[in-house]
Amino acid sequence: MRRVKGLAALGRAIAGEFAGAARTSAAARRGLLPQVAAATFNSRLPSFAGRSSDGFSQLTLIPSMNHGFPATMCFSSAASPAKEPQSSDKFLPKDAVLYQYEACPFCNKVKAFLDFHNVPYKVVEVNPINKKEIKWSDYKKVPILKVDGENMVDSSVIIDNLYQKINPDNPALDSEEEKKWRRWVDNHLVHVLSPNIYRTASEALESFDYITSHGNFSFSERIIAKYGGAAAMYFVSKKLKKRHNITDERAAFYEAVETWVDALKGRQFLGGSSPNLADISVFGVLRPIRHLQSGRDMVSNTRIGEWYNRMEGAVGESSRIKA
Ligand SMILES: N[C@@H](CCC(=O)N[C@@H](CS)C(=O)NCC(=O)O)C(=O)O
Repeated sequence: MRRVKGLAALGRAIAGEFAGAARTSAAARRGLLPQVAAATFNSRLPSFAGRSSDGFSQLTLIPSMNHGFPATMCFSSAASPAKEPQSSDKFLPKDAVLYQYEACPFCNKVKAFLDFHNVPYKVVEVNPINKKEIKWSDYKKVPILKVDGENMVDSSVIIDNLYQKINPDNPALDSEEEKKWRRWVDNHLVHVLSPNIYRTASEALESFDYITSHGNFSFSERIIAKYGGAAAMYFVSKKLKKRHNITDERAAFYEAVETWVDALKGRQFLGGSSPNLADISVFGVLRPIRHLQSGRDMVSNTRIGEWYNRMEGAVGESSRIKA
């Protein structure tokens, strides 16, 4: 156990190192950028924070195993190259800044929403160890979105707020069905993803290989980080399986994905002919892992491919702009 904790500390360092390198990496330009970040749980949201759908909080690579989601599990695809600002039809903030971990599924939900609505945003990559980029904030998780001076926290609250800004004449939010599946993403889907990313030694290595080749490491740091981080997360993923009563992580993953496809009931999207907030949430958390082994397996072994491709088309290119 002591050895695992040592590796965890190493992983924590890794997380901090690579977090800042994401924006400029070649991987980001190619459209795939898995990253690691780290989180522990158990802390409460400050009252400032607004509602939280899950109670996750605080960084560490080895999470306390009571509840929550380790950001270490976060993998991200920085979807596409930065593009010129494009206006959303009804909402064009002068300045939107997303404080994030590139790999965080909650951050990726928000990005999928912004991309879908062509809302231009800048990204500030937060160092998960010292979080110096969000020192100014009482809320210590990501995502935090600053829109023209207004701070928004918690991915679902952010999306609700943005939705209202984009649809000022139709503030009625999601249908019961949409709400149900948005909750399912936060309460179930993200927890199934985590043990899959580090399921086997080779998958853990695949993940960390990618992370470390695009982070800001010296040669020796990279080697240590790659093997140490992969080993640590391999062990953590086994604990997460137990915590969430998962016996076969791939089977659980496929089952979740099939459950989602069933929910579509033959519709193009849950929202019908265009994606609703549940479609965007599911897509947002899946996008980071799509090109890892687990994502490739997902497409080969479930019926999600057609919906996923439709979503890629609908969400389109990233509306992220250079900071
Ligand atoms: N309910 C929040 C959860 C956010 C969350 O747990 N974010 C993780 C990163 S994936 C985090 O910031 N953890 C705290 C930390 O890293 O210290 C949301 O939906 O935004």
